[in-house]
Amino acid sequence: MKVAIVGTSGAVGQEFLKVLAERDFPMDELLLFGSSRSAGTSYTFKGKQIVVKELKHNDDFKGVDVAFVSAGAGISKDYAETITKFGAVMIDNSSAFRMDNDVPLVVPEVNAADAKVRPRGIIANPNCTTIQMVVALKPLNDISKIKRVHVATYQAASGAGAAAMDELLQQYKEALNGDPVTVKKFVHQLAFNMIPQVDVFTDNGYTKEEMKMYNETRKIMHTDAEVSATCVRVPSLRAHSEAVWVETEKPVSVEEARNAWSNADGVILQDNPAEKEYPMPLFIAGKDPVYVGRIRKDLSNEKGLTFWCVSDQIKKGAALNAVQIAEYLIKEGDLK
Ligand code: 2RA
Repeated sequence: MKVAIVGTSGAVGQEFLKVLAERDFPMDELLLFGSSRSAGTSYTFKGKQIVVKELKHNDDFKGVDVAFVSAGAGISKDYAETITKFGAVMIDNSSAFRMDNDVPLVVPEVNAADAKVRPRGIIANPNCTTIQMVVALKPLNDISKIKRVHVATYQAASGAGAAAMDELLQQYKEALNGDPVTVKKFVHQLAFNMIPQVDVFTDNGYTKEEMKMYNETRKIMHTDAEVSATCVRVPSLRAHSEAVWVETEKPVSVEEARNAWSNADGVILQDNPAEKEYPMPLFIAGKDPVYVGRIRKDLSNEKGLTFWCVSDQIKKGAALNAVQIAEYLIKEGDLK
């Protein structure tokens, strides 16, 4: 098994190195690719130094079985043919192909089998906010079909990349020192603030991030459920949180929901309000599952249920989900 990472120096690229080592992903060789800027840098993987090669339109992907790609939509579009032309499966973290009909969009806990049909050799990894939400929604949808979802997100700086995390720390220092605050990666100062804009606005008044939650949820869950999202950047460092209101066809009780989540793949129930126990991003950064808590009936809707979920956006929201897709293909004998 020959594995490649494209976009090694980014936050998600670095997480790929960690997740592949942590899960002892079966492989004989790991190739690292990056821009001309990061080419030549070396990273340690399982005690071995690997030098980053510059991504070029050549035959470097000959013999590669799976390529984990996280270098932005432009690079994914530009290099998809180069990466897949010798048969490598490209698992793409960008938004480039997510809504294409001939590219499956996969969260293994929800629609793993979709990964088997990939006419272009590309499998798309969904946006992080969608991934954690659909992992939490799936067990409810199995009890009674979800008709409607309202969600408000609380997205950490990590969603905007490694440099954005550094900028948030810098902003806190500058603000506390009374210095002018550096604003480059966010649209406003994030330290001591919240920004109700993640990505750019579309014509209907929703942001691209919010429309991803609408479109991707429907594609992954094979549903016509309506989804309305408000996505907010908050000044936490890592792990996204979401407040979710769900309307199902038939009422689902809190007990049924708890039971379903207790037995669901990839979910940890953390819901003991009497002991002040519920998921919080500070403590969930670096963890694999989606944590669910604050479960209660929606007072405004007898078919409604409300909950809170938190998950590490770089891990389950990106690198881990992609690696789990590859693990599923291996298990199914569909990848070497
Ligand atoms: C964000 N969801 O948090 C995005 C990253 N894909 O900015």
